[in-house]
Amino acid sequence: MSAMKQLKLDDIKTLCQDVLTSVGYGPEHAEAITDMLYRCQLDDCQSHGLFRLFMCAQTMQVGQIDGHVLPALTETDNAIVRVDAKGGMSLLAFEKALPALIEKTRKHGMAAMAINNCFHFSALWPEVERLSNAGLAGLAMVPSHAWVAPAGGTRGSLGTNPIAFSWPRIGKDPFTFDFATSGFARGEIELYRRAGKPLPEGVAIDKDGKPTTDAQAAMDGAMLTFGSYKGSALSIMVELLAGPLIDDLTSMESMAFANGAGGAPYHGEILLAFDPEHFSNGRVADNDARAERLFADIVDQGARLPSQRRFAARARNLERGYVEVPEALYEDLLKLKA
Ligand code: NDP
Ligand code: PYC
Repeated sequence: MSAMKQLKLDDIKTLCQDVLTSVGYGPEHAEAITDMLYRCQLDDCQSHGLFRLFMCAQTMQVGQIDGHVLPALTETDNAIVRVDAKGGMSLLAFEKALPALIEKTRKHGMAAMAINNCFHFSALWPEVERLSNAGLAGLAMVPSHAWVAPAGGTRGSLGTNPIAFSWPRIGKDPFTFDFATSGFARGEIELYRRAGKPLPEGVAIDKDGKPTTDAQAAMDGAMLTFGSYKGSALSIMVELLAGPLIDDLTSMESMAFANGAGGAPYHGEILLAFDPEHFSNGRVADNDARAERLFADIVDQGARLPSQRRFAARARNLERGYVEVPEALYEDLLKLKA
């Protein structure tokens, strides 16, 4: 068990701001990235919390990202919100386009946001939860890099391709899930490699196509999707909806764009939002109660809802005023500051 450091909540933000500005992100990007990393670390999401500062720094070092560019929103008269990140990180583009997505969803019943030309490193649940906090159901998807073999295949064609969904619950935390369509997220494999721990069986193959539990061999070979051909098909769906549909790159194209350089993948993102007021035939409260009966039946049998761990971690960390991060990780993060 590695030694843990207690980091005060305000110090998470200061650390992020200091690292991000010292490596070259402008104030607007640093703020949007800090907000995402803070939310993830507060909820003990280790693979996409402070750990991702390394990817943010590396993305800047590689030299393809613009740390200062401001995203541009395109005015449309339909239910699609288009925002061009113009080669910056995705998060500021999301912030800029979110009010329009909420407004269009309330007007039309459903709407979509397409983010184009962005570098992307982050978890998706904070974004779909922003929608459910506004009373909407939300769905988000992104490709990444072609690290993942399709079911039956031997080499990476697909990204780790997360899908996140959030459902608003009246007077309660939303029902949210967010996971990669690969058995493990790439960030999780990197954490196993850092810790020198073997992966579980069934997560990856080596470069010769043989099953491996070695994290480095997995990174040199290919990861596998969850659920065999089912996860593989969902992953292909993510490629299509968040790639060619919105005129942006697939994971294979994103990997070719990077041309071996590290850092965050470059591609697009799609978010869909649904307004229960439009779909529920005037029975929002009744239908909310029916959804609650489903949740109750799940929890009553001893199962847990996705995000319950996260909400419990958030409540605990807010109450005690600090998070715990591995001491070694913290020391390495300090080195990122100039
Ligand atoms: P996990 O496999 O850890 O699964 C996470 C989801 O499943 C959470 O909603 C979690 O809830 C829920 N969950 C976990 N265990 C249970 C259980 N026993 N019962 C019910 N629900 C459960 O996630 P991944 O490692 O696949 O992904 C981690 C993050 O990586 C995601 O946020 C994803 O967006 C991000 N990612 C980002 C990519 C990108 O390109 N930007 C690419 C790939 C991943 P809880 O949190 O409460 O445990
Ligand atoms: O964990 O798979 C991942 C990932 C890819 C890009 C950002 N996170």
